[in-house]
Amino acid sequence: MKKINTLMAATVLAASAAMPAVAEKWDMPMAYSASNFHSATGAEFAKCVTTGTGGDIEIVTHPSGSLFKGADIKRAIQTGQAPIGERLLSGHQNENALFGFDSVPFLATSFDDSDKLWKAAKPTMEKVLADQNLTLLYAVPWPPQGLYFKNEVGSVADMKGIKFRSYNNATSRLAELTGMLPVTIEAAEISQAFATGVAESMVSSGSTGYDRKVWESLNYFYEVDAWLPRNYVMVNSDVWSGVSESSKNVIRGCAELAEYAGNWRSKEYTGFTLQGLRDGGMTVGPASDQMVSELKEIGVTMTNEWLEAAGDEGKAIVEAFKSMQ
Ligand code: PCA
Repeated sequence: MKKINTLMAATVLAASAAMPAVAEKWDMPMAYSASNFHSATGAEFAKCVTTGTGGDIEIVTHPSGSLFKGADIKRAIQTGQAPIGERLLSGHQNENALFGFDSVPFLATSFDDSDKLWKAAKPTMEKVLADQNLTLLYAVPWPPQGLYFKNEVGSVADMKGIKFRSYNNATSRLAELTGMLPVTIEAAEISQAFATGVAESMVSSGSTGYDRKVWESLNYFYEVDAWLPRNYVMVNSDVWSGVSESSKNVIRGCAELAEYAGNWRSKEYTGFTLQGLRDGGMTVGPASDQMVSELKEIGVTMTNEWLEAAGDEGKAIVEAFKSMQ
């Protein structure tokens, strides 16, 4: 009898091992519009995973903050309301200053430097995210950040009292230090904010201005190249540990491809979207020497404030980055 039981158990085990994995559908919230290059990269990543796992894991993207608003995406994934998603990394600077490493003004102002800064920061970011039940899959920078205004601006004094749309702590602080009035608004909602006068300026990439057709309300874009913030894709760590080794390999491969393609797109979109702003009727060009030097002074203040807030780990990121120069 005992022998028969053992035999039966072995047969059941063998049968279950041969059974295909149950197909899973992963909803992937994203904060930016479907036409944005990060969203396009995410959609290709999703397709790559769905195809590569033979449909065992089907990823369905939800751009424009349609499933969860940008500010709620990380929490939704941490708590398992969604298994995977994309968010602006520096959007979490209010939780931990370390998340703001890529929004320190004038620390890394080119794609090459942004890449080095990411290499310097990635192990720390992976650790901070892992402590929050999140596994990092890939990250892609936005194009360099410049300043948008309704009217011509030649100096920091000209900015006083202007209503400024911010997207993280660093951008709010920049507004305070330039005498502007910050109001935090998700990219998905800025067209309306500018049209109704809730905001009349912002710091962002040409890409976001182009996506949101801001020429309908704003007239000037100054190429300041202040920093290149990053979006990242995260997966809930409990979900991740339940994924088979072969599907993990597929997902890692797709993530690497997405990071490469996203970087390439970001670079291509820099010139393309600035031209798009011009075609929309905006004046696009470098900021005046006076404005640049005044912003750099503010950058020194913000760098010191960030180093103070981010402690030893923050300092180590900056030192590792500088040693790559
Ligand atoms: N676009 C995003 C973040 C940085 C950028 O270029 C935004 O404006 O919200």
